[in-house]
Amino acid sequence: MKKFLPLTPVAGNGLLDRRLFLQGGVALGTAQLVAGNVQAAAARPESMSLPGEPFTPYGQPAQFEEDVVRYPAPNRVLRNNGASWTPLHRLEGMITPNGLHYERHHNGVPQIDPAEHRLLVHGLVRQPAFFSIDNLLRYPMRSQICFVECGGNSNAGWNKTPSRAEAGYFHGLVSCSEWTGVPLSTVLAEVGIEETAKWLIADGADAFAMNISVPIEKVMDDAILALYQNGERLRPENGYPLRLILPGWEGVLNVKWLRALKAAEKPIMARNETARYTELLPSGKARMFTFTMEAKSLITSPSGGMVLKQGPGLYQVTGLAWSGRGRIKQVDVSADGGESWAPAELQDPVLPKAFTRFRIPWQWDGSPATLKSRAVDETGYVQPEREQLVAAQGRQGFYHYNAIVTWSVDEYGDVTHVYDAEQKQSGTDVSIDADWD
Ligand SMILES: Nc1nc2c(c(=O)[nH]1)N[C@H]1C(S)=C(S)[C@@H](COP(=O)(O)O)O[C@H]1N2
Ligand SMILES: [Mo]
Repeated sequence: MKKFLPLTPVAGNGLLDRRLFLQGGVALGTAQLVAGNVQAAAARPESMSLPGEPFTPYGQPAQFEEDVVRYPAPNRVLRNNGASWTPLHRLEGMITPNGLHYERHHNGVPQIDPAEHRLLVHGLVRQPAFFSIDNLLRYPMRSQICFVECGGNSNAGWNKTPSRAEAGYFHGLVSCSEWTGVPLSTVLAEVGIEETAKWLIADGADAFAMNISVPIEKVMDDAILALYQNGERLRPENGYPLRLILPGWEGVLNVKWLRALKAAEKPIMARNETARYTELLPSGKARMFTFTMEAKSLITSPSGGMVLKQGPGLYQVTGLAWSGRGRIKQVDVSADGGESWAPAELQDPVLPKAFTRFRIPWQWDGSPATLKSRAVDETGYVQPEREQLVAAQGRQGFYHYNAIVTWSVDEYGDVTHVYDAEQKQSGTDVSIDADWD
């Protein structure tokens, strides 16, 4: 006889052993029982009476999933400048479908013919060179599953009142894909980079003329000239036909529609590394070059706007954790507002600089509860509480908000975002309180 784990709580307010679901055979009691005639219940559905739809050249999501979409927030003045959020609360697993990858454009999506596109590599190199897309496609490639996260992700967290936006429309300026392309170090070896080159200045071919500086050590370590995203060529909005991928580093450095790389001794001091994407600290000084995205986690279900429809009983708490420094080591979950914590199950594969899916069973007793998740990465970095983050950074910041997210569940099963268990002020319903500029 198989011995089942007892439903004994491992932390306050009903959190159960993370291995409970792994053993199988857990009855959640959500199925509808067959009352009366089993024959009638087994009757053929309508779909079996006629042949189905024909083949299609490119598949689309089911028509019933048409509300699983990105949430667009264009700048009020310049409609081609803005962002759109990934609906993280509607997705499962660790990979973001290409059509739902978040977007951040400073001046729209350029339409680029790959046959015309060139990458110029110049500056402190022995032999400046142009690479066509066809040239690049002939190099040995490498794939890496990693997240890309905007430095401005989750920045509604700096607001005084908690955002009421759904989890993805608040934290979804992050997505995770398998990126495939040519290691940038390969191309640099070909042009012969000079010893004196300490930075690479990357240029985008969009009307914003994005340019930004990347330290050479990162370039040599794991930078990819990406041509493919989840197996297919890049989507136009994510940089077609060529973009830079710097695993674990702030989104803005991952230059899309990449047209030039210039090796230099010093950073170029472009707008997006001086006036923007810098942190104003409580001292009044600004911090530059915050490249690495620190560890973060988020419970995606249950999360803000959801309802625990089944009433009291067994639920699965699940979410995502990621760190720009490497692998996620542990995710702890609390159901009593941080009084007690239990480790969640980390779903394989747990990859460096990638989304890690976590899960833990929870026996909800029907009384108000406060859910939190806390990520720890392999460097030992622990995701901070909001209080700690605000104390360290002040509130005048705009970027790099990675505090623990708190979801409050009331006696009706309604889930809302709060800053702490006691605080129940009315929130704002926007994802962000400042215009993109
Ligand atoms: N050329 C170019 N590259 C760019 C941008 C841009 O506006 N132009 N936006 C940057 C910012 S701020 C982010 S967060 C990421 C967003 O990548 P995505 O739209 O593929 O999610 O691209 C970066 N690369
Ligand atoms: Mo960004």
